[in-house]
Amino acid sequence: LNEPTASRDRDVLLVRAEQPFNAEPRLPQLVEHMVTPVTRFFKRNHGPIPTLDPANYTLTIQVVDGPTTVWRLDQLQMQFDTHEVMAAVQCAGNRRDGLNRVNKVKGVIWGPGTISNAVWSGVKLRDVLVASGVPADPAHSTYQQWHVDFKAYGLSAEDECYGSSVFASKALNPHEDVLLAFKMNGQVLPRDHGYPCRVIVPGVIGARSVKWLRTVTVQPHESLSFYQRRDYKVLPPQANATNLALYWDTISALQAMNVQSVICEPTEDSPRPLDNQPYTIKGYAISGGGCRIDRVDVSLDNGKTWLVARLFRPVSSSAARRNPELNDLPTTKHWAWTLWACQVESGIPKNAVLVCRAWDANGNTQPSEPTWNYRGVMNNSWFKVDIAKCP
Ligand code: MTE
Ligand code: MO
Repeated sequence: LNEPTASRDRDVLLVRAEQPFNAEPRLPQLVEHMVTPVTRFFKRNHGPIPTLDPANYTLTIQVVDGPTTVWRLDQLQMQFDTHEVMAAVQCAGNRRDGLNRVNKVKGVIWGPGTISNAVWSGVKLRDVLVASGVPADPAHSTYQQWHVDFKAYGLSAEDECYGSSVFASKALNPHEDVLLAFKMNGQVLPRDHGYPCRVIVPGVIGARSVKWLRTVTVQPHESLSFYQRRDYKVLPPQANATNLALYWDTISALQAMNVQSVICEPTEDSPRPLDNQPYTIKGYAISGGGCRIDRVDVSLDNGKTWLVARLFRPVSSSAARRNPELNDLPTTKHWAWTLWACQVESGIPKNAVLVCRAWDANGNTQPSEPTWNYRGVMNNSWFKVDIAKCP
């Protein structure tokens, strides 16, 4: 196997595909820490892990109708201010298994563990783009209508290389905290997660946070990559393997995440909680675009009545990590996940069906039932644990 940590991971992660290597942590371990240890962080790959030599690494930045600049790693690290952001990365295919139970979907059949939360450090992509010739005037059309395209080193299964793009308005806004990250949880970025340099685009689906970054192009159109144009779209339910091309041009490439929450403890694979003992139900929640999680409701009776969970909402944006008082302002971005806990003093009844649903600051919540889509993305329907199924 050419994947660096594949063999060690087998004990810690549930391996969903060997080549390319795709693996996710078990739910109870996932929410043991606010900041996911690197060893438990999910791994999502569309190709083999490249081996890049930091001494020879270069990042090329191209501005259409403008200059091209080639940066060495040490230049990127030395010439720009360092910033730290706590941000969750969630794959749009998280909980694909739930849609696959409705009807067969196309993609790696992920459980609910393709989300993890880390402290990323690096430089703001905005600073590097401005130093590479992006017009400094925010009234320039670049800022409203253009896109920032990312291409990776290495091969990928469905295209020449992995690639994606985000809106220039996101990448160029310093408050959006889009980073060129060199470190994860204070350690040099592991090979599996993009060594020596990856993009972190907080608040949007993981697919846009391109690992092993090779080129960044500021251009008037979206990325032409398979992963932008063909994949990571919520196709309508009538789309299938034979007709899906009909929908590629009219359905948007996903950016911001939707509102999501999952119960991580108990699970249907772990021993049934004793019905007369106090028990703490635990899980994670997140929304898109840095929108705050305002509330997580937990039901013991399949959604008839609801309890309110206690929230653990960390300081995550670069501004708030410098000045934590900013974390409570409604303008502040919440890039990290919110962990939650719900203490049930009377114990969990034998035949309980647990449900959770999160509400974000925009008043959005999760649908009670999934709507099937062929690529199996963005499943945020009510997450349920049927206690009767526990061993
Ligand atoms: N970048 C490259 N170069 N190749 C990839 O396959 N996968 C993307 C993104 N960046 C990918 C990539 C997807 S779909 C996700 S969800 C995240 O990386 C996963 O990041 P992780 O493996 O660090 O958890
Ligand atoms: Mo993904």
